[in-house]
Amino acid sequence: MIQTIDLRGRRPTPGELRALVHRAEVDVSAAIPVAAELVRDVRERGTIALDEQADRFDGGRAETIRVDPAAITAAVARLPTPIRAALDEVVGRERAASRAQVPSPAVTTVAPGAQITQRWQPVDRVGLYIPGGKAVYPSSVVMNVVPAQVAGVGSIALASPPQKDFDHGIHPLILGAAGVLGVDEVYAMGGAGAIGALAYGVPSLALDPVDVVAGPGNVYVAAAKRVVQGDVGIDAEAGPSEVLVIADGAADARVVAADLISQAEHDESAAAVLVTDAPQLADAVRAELERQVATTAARDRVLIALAGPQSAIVLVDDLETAARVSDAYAPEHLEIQTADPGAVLDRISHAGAIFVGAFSPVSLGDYLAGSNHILPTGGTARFASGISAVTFLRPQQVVSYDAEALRGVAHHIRAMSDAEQLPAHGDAVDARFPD
Ligand code: HSO
Ligand code: ZN
Repeated sequence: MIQTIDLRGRRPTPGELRALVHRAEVDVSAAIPVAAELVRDVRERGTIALDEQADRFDGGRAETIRVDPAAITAAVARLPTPIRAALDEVVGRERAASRAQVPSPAVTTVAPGAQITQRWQPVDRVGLYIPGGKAVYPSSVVMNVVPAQVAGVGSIALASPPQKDFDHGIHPLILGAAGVLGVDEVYAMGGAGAIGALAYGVPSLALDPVDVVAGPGNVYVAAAKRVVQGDVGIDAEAGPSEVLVIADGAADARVVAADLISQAEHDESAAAVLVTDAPQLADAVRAELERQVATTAARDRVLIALAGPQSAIVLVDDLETAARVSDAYAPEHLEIQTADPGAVLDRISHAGAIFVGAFSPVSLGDYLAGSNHILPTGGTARFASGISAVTFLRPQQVVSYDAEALRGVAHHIRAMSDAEQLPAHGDAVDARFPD
């Protein structure tokens, strides 16, 4: 059911490695014209456009787009006890780990009396998107909101599509999670139009424009984020879920197969990849996949995901090559299940998040580890990272020179400003030293 790619006895080039495992085709560029039109419509016609789009894409409009804060409080009260307990636990861990992401200001004295301070400023207001549709992810509310709060963002608006099954309101678990986090500005709106509403504001809803739009969504949401980018900041694009497991003969095939299935469960185009130097483990995992898929709840979806060109078992000669395969792929999630996982970790550079050892499964990270689960997919982990406090911060330099420090470099500034034929630059410095 899952393809095997045998690299044994071969030394693949970096180019070959990058093309090794296909990725699911998600053509964000192709969705841009449609998304741009939906964004424009919301910008021009506000709630009328949002209501029409909800009828078209969500199967009906919300009674009121801005959720009554009393409904959020009520959703918190109705959260099932085990969910409330899990949310409280993850929020605490997420806050602690996110705090470590906020860099401290750094002062560099470049010469006597001459200081450059690097400080990190939060943006004023963010718009966070929580997808609806097939899956309901209250966990994603935590992963979006906590880093923004920890970064010091003062104003947070949350958007999520109206759900047919819940009287065209937001899913109660999503509302409840928002309430637990103290977010009281929530809008029942989805898709590209919602991204436009957050980016440009909707006066009739008293929805003010935000500075950063973040959060996962479908291809139209991703396209809309590209459309509004430039006017606002955005986070990385989140595509179908991916897991790559590096395992050796010491790994437990039952556990490896369970982890592959856990991410394949998200979507038909989710990717599950095993890279191993142990052919007997590959055989055992294949057998375990057959056995476990038969009884898993999302059997049909998992089967399609595992049989797709985006999933594979890759056989390699050694773990060094396994690490090269993984780095070339740059998975959203990397699991290392080997006898000496630290040695493999040292060889890894590109991954959204890394799970070390048999007792750090991806599903721990999805719900409770304290790490973030909104991560770069599609190989973008080569240059992007997941949502973190830094997503909502900007590094800013503060320059502070005293008179002697400036006097000491005045002649250099004069030389440069004359060379660039911008003598007023040099004059501005000289004006401080009339003597
Ligand atoms: N694995 C997903 C996140 C998630 N899993 C939410 C369960 N709920 C990100 O790729
Ligand atoms: Zn997941």
